[in-house]
Amino acid sequence: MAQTSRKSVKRTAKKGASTGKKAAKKAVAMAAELLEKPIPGAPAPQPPSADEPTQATDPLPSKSDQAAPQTRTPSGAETGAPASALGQQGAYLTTAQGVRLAETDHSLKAGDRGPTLLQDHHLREKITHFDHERIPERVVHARGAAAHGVFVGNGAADGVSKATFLGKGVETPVFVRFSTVLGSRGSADTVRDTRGFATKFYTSEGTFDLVGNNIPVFFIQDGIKFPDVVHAAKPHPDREIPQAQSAHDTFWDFVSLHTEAQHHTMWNMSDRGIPRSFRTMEGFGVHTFRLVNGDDETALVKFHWKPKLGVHSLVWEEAQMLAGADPDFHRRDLADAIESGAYPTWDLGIQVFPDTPEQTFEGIDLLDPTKIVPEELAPVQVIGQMMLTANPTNYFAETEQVAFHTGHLVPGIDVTDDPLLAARLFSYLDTQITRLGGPNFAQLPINRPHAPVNDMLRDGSHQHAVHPGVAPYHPNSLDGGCPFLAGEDVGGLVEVPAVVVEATKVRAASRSFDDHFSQVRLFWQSMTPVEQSHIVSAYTFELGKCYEQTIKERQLVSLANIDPGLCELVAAGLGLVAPEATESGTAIDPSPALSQLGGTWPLDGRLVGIVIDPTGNLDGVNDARSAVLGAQMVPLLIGPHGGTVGDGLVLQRTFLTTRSVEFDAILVAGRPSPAADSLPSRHTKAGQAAPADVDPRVKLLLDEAFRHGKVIGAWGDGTEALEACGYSAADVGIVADDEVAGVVNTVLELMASHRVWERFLVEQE
Ligand code: HDE
Repeated sequence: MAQTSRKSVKRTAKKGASTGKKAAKKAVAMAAELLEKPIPGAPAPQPPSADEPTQATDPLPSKSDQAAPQTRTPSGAETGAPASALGQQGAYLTTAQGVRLAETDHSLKAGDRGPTLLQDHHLREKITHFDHERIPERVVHARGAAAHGVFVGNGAADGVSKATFLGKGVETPVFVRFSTVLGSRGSADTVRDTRGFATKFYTSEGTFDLVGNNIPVFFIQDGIKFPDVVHAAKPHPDREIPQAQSAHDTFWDFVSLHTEAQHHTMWNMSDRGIPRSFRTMEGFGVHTFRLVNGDDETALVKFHWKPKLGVHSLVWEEAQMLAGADPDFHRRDLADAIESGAYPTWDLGIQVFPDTPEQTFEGIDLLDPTKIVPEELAPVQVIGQMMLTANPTNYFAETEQVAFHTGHLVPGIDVTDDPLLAARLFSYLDTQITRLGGPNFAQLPINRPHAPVNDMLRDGSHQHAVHPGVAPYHPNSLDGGCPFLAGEDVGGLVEVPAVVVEATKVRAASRSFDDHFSQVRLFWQSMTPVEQSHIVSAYTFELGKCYEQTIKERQLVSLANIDPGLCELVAAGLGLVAPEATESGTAIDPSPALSQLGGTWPLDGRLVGIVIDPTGNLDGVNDARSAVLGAQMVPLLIGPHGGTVGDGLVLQRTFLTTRSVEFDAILVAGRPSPAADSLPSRHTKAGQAAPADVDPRVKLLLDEAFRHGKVIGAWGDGTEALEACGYSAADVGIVADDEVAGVVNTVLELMASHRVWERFLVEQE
C-alpha cells in the first residue's frame, strides 16, 4: 500500500500556499495547514501500511521532533557521520555481528515438532541479550524524562565567570533530564515529590553539569544524612509500600525528628510538590557555588532556572487522578510540547553575593543548603537562556544512560564547602560505576563531551576507544610527552585557591545551621490564602495517612514552631490538640517572589479539550481548533465515539477514553446526548445526577474542570449543555456566547493566569 508521509502532506500544503496569488487564497491555505497540523504523539514518522511491509527498505528516519546525541568519538571529536548512524542501518535483519538473517520467528528444531537445538546461536544471542536488557535503576530520581536543546549565554556573567559558554551569543548543546525522586522507574509522574532538574552543558571547554531540583532547599545540611532521609522516604522495607509517596510513617518520623528537613518538607507540601508540567517548574542549583572571572576574582552565587511559562502546579485531586488516568502525564507533556513546536524555555539566572570569609549574606549562611536568599534581597540576574528543541530518539540510550555529576565543572565555576555538596561530589561518580557497568560511561554517546578528550584513563569494561601510544602516564617521553598539562592561559582547570581556615577535626555542624524554622515561616507567610489552604490540606492528608499518633503529634510540634495558626488547622483535620511551640519564632519579611499567583504567562503547548456532538451543529469547531492551534496550543476533539465526524474532523478522545485532568481548559461546542456506552448511574458523582439528555461523562468532565479551577467556554448548543449541567456565564471563569472567536479569545485570556483562582477563594470565604 502506498504510504503518504506526514511531512509530504505538510509540504504540499505549504507549496499550495506559496504559489497562490490572491491574499484570500493564501489565508485559506494557511488555515488549512493549521488544521492539518498533526496532533503530537503519533508513534512513527509516517502512518503504517495495513499489510505487513515485505519490500526491503532502509530504516525509517526518526520523527522530525527527535534528535540523537551528536556522533562523537569517545575522545569527543566530531565523526561527521549522521546521527542516524548511532542506531541501526541497512535494510536487513542481522545478528549482532552483522550477519544477515533469513528467519527470526522459529527456533532451530529437530523437526517442526521436535526438540530445540542448542546449536541455535541466533536464539541464544537473542535471548541472552534480552536477559540483560535492564540495568539497575537510579537509587533516587529513577523516574525521569529528558530532552535535547541549546543554551545561549548573554554575556551578563562575564564580570563574574570566565566560563566560555556563558559568553554573549555562545551556543552550547544541552541535554536536560527531569525526574521525580522517590518512585521507581515505572511509578507515576504526578506524585507529590521534589523534581530533579539536571542539565548537561556540552561546552567547548568540557562538560558542565548543573544537577539541581525544582525546590531551592534540601532536607539535610550534611551529605552523611542522605542515606537516612532516602531510607525514610522510600517504601517501608517490609511490605515495600507506599510507592513514590511521602505520606507514610517513616518519612514523617524522620523529618519530625531531624527538623532541618522542615523547610524542604513545607515546599513539598506546597503546590511546588505537584508541578503541572516540567515546563512550568523553576530549577535551582540549591548549593552556593563559587565563580571566578578572568582576573581571578571570585563571587558566590546561587543558580536559578526561570520558566518562560511561569510556575504552575496541579491541584491535588488532579495529581491523584492523573496518577491513574495518565501516569506518564509529565513525560507526555514534555515530548508533545516539543513535537508540536512549543519549545520549553528557561532563563538561567544567578544571585550574586560577595565572597567574604564568613560566606554569609544578610545573616544567611550561604553554606547551609536548607536556606534560600529571598529574591527581594538579592535579585536573580539573567545570564542566558535555554530552549529544549528535540526529543530523545531512544529512551534507554539517552535518558536512562545519561550520567550527571556535580563534579563536572569547567574553568570559571567551582564549588564551595557546603557539606551536602561535598558528599555529592563523591556520590555521583561512584553510583554511575555500578549503574552503567564500569568506569567507561563517559564514552556512551549521550555522555561524550564535545571538547577534545585526552585522558590517561585506560581499559575497563566496555572500552570504546582504541587508544594509541604506549605511555598513558605523566611525565613520559615515549609518547613525545603527550598529553601535556594545560596552564590557565590555554583553558586549564585550576581550582580557586580558596582559604581553608585552620581548624580542628570535628563531626559537627556550624552553629549558624541551627535555625530550622524561621525560613519555613518565611515560605508559609509568603503564600497567598489559596496556596496556604493547599499546604494545610497536604499536611493533613500526608499525616492522616500515618499510622502512629506519636509521629503526627511530633510533627505538629514542628508546625507550631513554624506557625501556630498552621498547626491548629492541621491538628483540627487530624482530630488532635494543637501543641504549644517549643521555640519562639522570630519575625520575618515575606518574599512575594515565592508565590505562584498574580501573573500572566504564555500558553504554548497547553491542551484544550473541545466537546462535540457529532449529530448536532458542528459550526465553529474548525474555527475554535484553528484559534487554539494559532495560540500554540493543542486542541483535542472529544466525542461519543472515535473516528471522524462531519467534514473529516478527527476525534482524538472519546467520553470513555478521556478525563478532565488531561486538559487546561474545556470548550463545549455541542450538547451530546448519552452515548451507547454510557452508564448514567455510574458515571455520575453521588448526588450530582446528569441531565437526562447530556452524556453523564460530559457532566463529569465539566464538574471536574470547574472544581479544578479551569476555564470553560461554550457556544451554540454547547451553552445549553453547560446550563443543563448547572453552569452559566455568570459563574467566574465560564465564558458563553454565540460568537466562537470571542469565546475562544476570552478563554485564552483567562488561561494566561493558569487557573481561575477566584473559584478557590470563593470556597474559602
Ligand atoms: Fe542527588 N543523587 N544526591 N541530589 N540527584 C543522584 O545519581 C546524592 C541532591 C539530583 O537525572 C544519584 O545518577 C547525594 C541534591 C538529581 O540522572 C546519586 C546527595 C540535589 C539527580 C545522588 C544528593 C540532587 C540526582 C542517583 C546528598 C539537588 C538525578 C543516581 C549529599 C541540588 C540526575 C545518580 C539524573 C541523582 C546522590 C542530594 C539532585 C545517588 C549523596 C541536594 C537531579 O548519586
